[in-house]
Amino acid sequence: MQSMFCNRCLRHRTCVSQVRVMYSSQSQKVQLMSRLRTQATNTSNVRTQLLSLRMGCQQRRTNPIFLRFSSSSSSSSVSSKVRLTAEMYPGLKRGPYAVLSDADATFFEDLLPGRVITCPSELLGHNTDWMNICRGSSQIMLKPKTTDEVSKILAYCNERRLAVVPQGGNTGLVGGSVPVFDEVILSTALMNNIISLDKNSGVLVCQAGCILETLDNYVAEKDLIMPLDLGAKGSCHIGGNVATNAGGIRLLKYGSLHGSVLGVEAVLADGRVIDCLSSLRKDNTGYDMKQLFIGAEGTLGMITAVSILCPQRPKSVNVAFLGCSSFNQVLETLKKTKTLLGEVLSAYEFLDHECMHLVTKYLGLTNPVGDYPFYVLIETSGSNESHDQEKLNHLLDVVMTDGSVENGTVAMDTTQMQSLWAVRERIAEALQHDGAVYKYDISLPMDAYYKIVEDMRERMKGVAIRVVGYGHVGDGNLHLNVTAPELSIKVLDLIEPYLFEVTEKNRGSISAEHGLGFKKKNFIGYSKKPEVVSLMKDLKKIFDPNGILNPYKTITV
Ligand code: FAD
Ligand code: 2HG
Ligand code: ZN
Repeated sequence: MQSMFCNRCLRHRTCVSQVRVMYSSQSQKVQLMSRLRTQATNTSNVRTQLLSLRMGCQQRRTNPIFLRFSSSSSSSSVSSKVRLTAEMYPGLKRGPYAVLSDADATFFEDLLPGRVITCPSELLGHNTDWMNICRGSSQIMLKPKTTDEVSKILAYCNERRLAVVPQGGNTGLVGGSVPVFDEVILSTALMNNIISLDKNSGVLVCQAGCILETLDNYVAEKDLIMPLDLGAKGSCHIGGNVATNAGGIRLLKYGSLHGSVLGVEAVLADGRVIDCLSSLRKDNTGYDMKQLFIGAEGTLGMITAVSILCPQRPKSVNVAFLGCSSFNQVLETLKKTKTLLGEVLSAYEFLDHECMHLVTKYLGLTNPVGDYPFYVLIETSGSNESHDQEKLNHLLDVVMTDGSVENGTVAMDTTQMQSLWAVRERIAEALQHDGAVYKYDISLPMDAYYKIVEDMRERMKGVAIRVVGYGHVGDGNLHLNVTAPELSIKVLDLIEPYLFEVTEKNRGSISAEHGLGFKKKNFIGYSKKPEVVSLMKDLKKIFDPNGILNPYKTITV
């Protein structure tokens, strides 16, 4: 069971102690059940490993997220049932790009001997996205090891007008990481060297293909922590994280990658290497060019290396899971949590009862607090165990007493922490079992935040299986997902553009963290003014005049 999901707490190397607190709304009593000091286990024996299996024509990398999340979704038979994107969208026209020739394949094979993948069964997983919705028909995947190789590949593709899709761990949720037609897949899978870690400043420099969880385990050895954490950590690459400006569950404490990424090395479409791989926190020498690559989703350049500031790893971590009877209670508790936990607050996540239904039904997880309309997960990360616990206990005492929370539990050991986090982190996986998933990831002000879920539930009655709401409520980021018996235009038309219109009316964002990719790119106007979109197009033309980098994604030039 442990290896089925991330061992969140086992990454906290220093021992942590927790207090289990059981609450009863009737008695309004807080009972401290037990106090347990848990020595964190050595991380190395539980790290998620990339598995290399001999399959078909050559060695194949099996994506661990599939292994962890869905035993069936990685199999070729499932992927090959996914309709080709080009067939799903018959109106979509292939751009004026060259078609891969034997001479191209020979050039690549000479440049990357043994690292050019043309085997159809091996390509299938890389042509298909994590959600099993988008599928391209690339004939080739290239696996460079160095920036110089990336530079030569792109210079060649640019000259030949071959379209390219950059790919990291292929965990993106908006169809950005897979080809739409026959683009060359440029993978960072073998660009996985750690270049340096300065234990004084906490600056880590590494190649773009390092897996996030591997990096976190690595920096843990020096009592540091990666400033971002997300459910796909066992598969996603740091380059992909930076390219999508991934948010995740620690953004509340450590901020966005626009702040913690100090440097980026990227290769432009024509092969020029842009070295902004600074490790400086302060550098005001003109425009901050690295910021353009953060969140550009591979449309401006291929990120080859990253320099990132890692905070000190917290010595004490606590996780509480609470039940609330209204969304208003969730917000009331959030306000009190910010006030009373202050600097030790590291996550404030919520899920509704439909999400709880999904993870218990499909994944067999246990509901830790009983049935409530809403649930909140609070994490503290600090340096002083008794101080942190005291703060958390005080908060829980307050919210239980004033009725903001109905029931709750606090993890008393690392296994319980994992179980509580699994309920939140595995919702995306559980959704995949419920039917065809329509995934939305929006930012909204708090007064509109959950209303939109109720509104959509009403709107989708009789059409959807369910509408669920969950997410990083502490950051104003809602994950609204609709499941339906199948992918259909009828369902899509009921959701879009209605949901985007409501989001725009509330001055929200139609993509809070997953990006625009292929699925949302036509709706950019709901979140960006025409002048801004026009400037983005100008930039794209400067960086990639022939439009070979990730065409059909993010922005249409
Ligand atoms: P990919 O999926 O391979 O690529 C994503 C995009 O980046 C594509 O457009 C691709 O072309 C581009 N790209 C990849 N590598 C490079 C590169 N080196 N240079 C230039 N462009 C590149 N996201 C969040 O923000 N917060 C979350 O909490 C979160 N949780 C998730 C949980 C699950 C279970 C899953 C499946 C996904 C989740 N995501 C989340 C989505 C998130 O975008 C990805 O997990 C991650 O950031 C993408 O990294 P990747 O290496 O898989 O990139
Ligand atoms: C998360 O926060 C991810 O779990 C996935 O961003 C969100 O599945 C989703 O909608
Ligand atoms: Zn998220």
